[in-house]
Amino acid sequence: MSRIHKTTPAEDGFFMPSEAAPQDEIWMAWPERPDNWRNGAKPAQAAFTALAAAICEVTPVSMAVSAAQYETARRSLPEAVRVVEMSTNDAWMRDIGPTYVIDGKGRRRGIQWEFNAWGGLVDGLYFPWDRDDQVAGKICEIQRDDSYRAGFVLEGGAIHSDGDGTIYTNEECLLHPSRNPDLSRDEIEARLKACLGARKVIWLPRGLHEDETNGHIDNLIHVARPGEILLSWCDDENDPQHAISQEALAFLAGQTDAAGRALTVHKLHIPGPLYLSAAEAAGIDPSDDMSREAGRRLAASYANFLITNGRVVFPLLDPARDMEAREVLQSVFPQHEIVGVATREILLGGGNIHCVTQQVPTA
Ligand code: KQY
Repeated sequence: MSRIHKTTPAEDGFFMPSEAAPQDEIWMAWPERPDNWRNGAKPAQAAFTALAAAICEVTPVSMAVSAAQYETARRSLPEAVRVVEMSTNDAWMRDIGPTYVIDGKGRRRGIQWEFNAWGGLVDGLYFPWDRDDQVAGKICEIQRDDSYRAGFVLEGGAIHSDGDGTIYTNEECLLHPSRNPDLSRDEIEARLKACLGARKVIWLPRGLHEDETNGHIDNLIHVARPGEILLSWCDDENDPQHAISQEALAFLAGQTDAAGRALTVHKLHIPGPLYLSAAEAAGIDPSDDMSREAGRRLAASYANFLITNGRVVFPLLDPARDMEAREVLQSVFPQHEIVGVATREILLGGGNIHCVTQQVPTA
């Protein structure tokens, strides 16, 4: 059995590596619930399959699947994908999987955050969430990795690491009363540093417009490398995203990272704006807590991509903007292969490629 340590990762010399560091595995979970994925989740399953296929060419993929969907998933997914029966409440592996830390000397451990479906009984997106909350521990067991229990609520999509001592997050999400109402900002920051082996936490103000996770950072920015950030951008002054992006740019311009670097910001224009169509809305079962009415603005962003072993896998969302996004990504990652995957069906569920993947870094 893998061991749960009572110390903190920082005390033990562990830190969260950059997403660009070598990876042994990408974990995903198979979409199924009909109140989030339209038409019995069939279109979403096709998108997850295409995504897994794009990733498994460079990094092994494991897919957590319910017993009921095991046969379907096994038949749909490429043979190279490992299909593992595991109960979940939905399919957001970034948020329910372990966040991994390494010590740079050949050891790797997972962090099990507490998960409350992005807001628990205050403004969470579904109930129950108990199966999701168990996923990080189960993955650490399967990977035979030791772990830590963080003891506070956090989702993997609420943090980015530059691998060099800096964590990026935002106030809208981590200070939201639905996460850790008894912890102050300073206490949360101290816990982030202790869990992620970081020296500095950069708190942006807000997340992407209409993001139902209370504004996860992984939908607004991505960290290309220490000191270099990709920021979701919007030129249209009449779009609410414009003010959010301007605010973030001005904020980042005044920051230095843990190593004292000024930050270079690359603008990545958002797709659309994109909206949920009437036909799409009609295919989604009613939910008490997730708003899926026709005409709703989708929280669409190209920053929600995955860096995996020399490849950047990014969402194709809008023919008018996809090529521009690819060019920006190629200029920021000149040594990486840029691969697009059509992910509107993942976007309809409230997130994108980064949200549905979680990396296991090489120890
Ligand atoms: O942004 C993420 N990391 C997850 C999105 C969850 C949406 C739930 N409907």
